[in-house]
Amino acid sequence: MLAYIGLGSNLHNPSAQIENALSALAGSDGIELISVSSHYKSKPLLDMPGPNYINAVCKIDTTLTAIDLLDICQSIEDNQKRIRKVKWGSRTIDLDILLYEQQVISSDRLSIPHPEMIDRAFVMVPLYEIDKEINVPLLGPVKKLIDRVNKLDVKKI
Ligand code: PH2
Ligand code: MG
Ligand code: MG
Repeated sequence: MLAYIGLGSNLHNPSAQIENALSALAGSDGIELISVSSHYKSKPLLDMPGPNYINAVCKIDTTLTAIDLLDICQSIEDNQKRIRKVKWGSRTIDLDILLYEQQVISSDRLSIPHPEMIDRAFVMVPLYEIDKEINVPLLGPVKKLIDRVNKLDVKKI
């Protein structure tokens, strides 16, 4: 199954946190890392206090179900000492499953496509960088959706 994961960090050397999470994903059973975007810098959403973020998106091929993939992502977050306190608060690492094949999933633990992805330049710009031909279920082709975000919100580094 093809899936796309968004990675974000704004604490404790964000770029290293992202690289560490990518290595952990690549080293997980049932996950093959296919491609990774550049790193992008952006301000916290809604002018939340805290350092700037680094974000990236990766594409994987996986034999895991979406929920098993979520378990892996959360264990990587735990290993990197993510503390869940404030919604949208600063974090060492955040791994969000953006897309899982063309599935639409809406459960307590998982919403795919990621509900806010299409409004976030720090997701859509790296996603578009690695794959210009994909479709977001219910919402349409990335090629069209990319025009909704302000590309000036992110800076490629
Ligand atoms: N993630 C959030 C909240 N705000 N801002 C940026 N720039 N990048 C993020 O990844 C991010 C955010 C919650 O997941
Ligand atoms: Mg998350
Ligand atoms: Mg997130």
